[in-house]
Amino acid sequence: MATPLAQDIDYHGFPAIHLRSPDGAEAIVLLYGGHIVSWKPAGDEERLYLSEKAFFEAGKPVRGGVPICFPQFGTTGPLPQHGFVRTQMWEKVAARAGDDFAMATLRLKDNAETRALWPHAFQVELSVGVSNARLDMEFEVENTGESAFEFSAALHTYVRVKEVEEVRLEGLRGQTYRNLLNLNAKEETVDSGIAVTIDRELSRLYYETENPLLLRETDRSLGINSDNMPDTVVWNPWVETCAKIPDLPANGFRRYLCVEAGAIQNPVQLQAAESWWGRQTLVAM
Ligand code: TA6
Repeated sequence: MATPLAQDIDYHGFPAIHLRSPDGAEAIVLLYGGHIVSWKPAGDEERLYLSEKAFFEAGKPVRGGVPICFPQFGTTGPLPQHGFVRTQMWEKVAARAGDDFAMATLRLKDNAETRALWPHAFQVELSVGVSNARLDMEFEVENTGESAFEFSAALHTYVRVKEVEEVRLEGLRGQTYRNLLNLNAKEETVDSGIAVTIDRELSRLYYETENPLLLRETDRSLGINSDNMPDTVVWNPWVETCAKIPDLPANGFRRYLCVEAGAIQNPVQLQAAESWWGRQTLVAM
């Protein structure tokens, strides 16, 4: 048995929580951005990608792990790319290790900076749980104001892979997607491939995807489930775009595939006092 942990630590200069369940599953979550930067299933290696050139600087998002996109995905609106909660300092609400799990909940409330960008009262929470081969992530949004607002959201998960060219993402056959590499193109394509493979830059928004997705590598797999996050974004920048991203090493694109669970295509409408949640679960195999 491993020593269970739910411990406050410093991670590259940011406050963070180190979780370890008695079976040895571990995760590290930064208060900055409510950002998971590491996940090791019990008895396994790291399964999230974190760039060795990631910035750990206030105001800049961290490259890798699980950035949270809210209240905007990408550049679909007037806000900074993927919204602003990934560059805010969250607070710890709870962290504990139980008999067969360890979990933490982090919270961010609207403040002067967020209201300057987006004039709404809100509270968001991220709950992270590790147990054996699983990572559970739940993102919750509450409208704490007096009028309705609309948002899109995603858990922008960077799945670590050994070699992206050898990966097969199964479960998207027959699903409709929009190509995000050409934001002006509105046309939709039905995926007829048995699996998504990566041998060029790819950025797709699949709608209403089904569970589970299976990310197969030559000697291991990852099951990916989402709940109340109907869309899936699949992104890899490949050689040229990777070279333009300052916080990725030259071959960084080979080490990950983003498989993101989101509510993007149809933004969520939230009335005053209402709340919403979405989940993504990863299961290492
Ligand atoms: O989810 C895919 C995407 O929107 C890509 O287009 C790419 O820009 C990526 O996210 C990363 O965005 P970031 O702002 O973190 O560089």
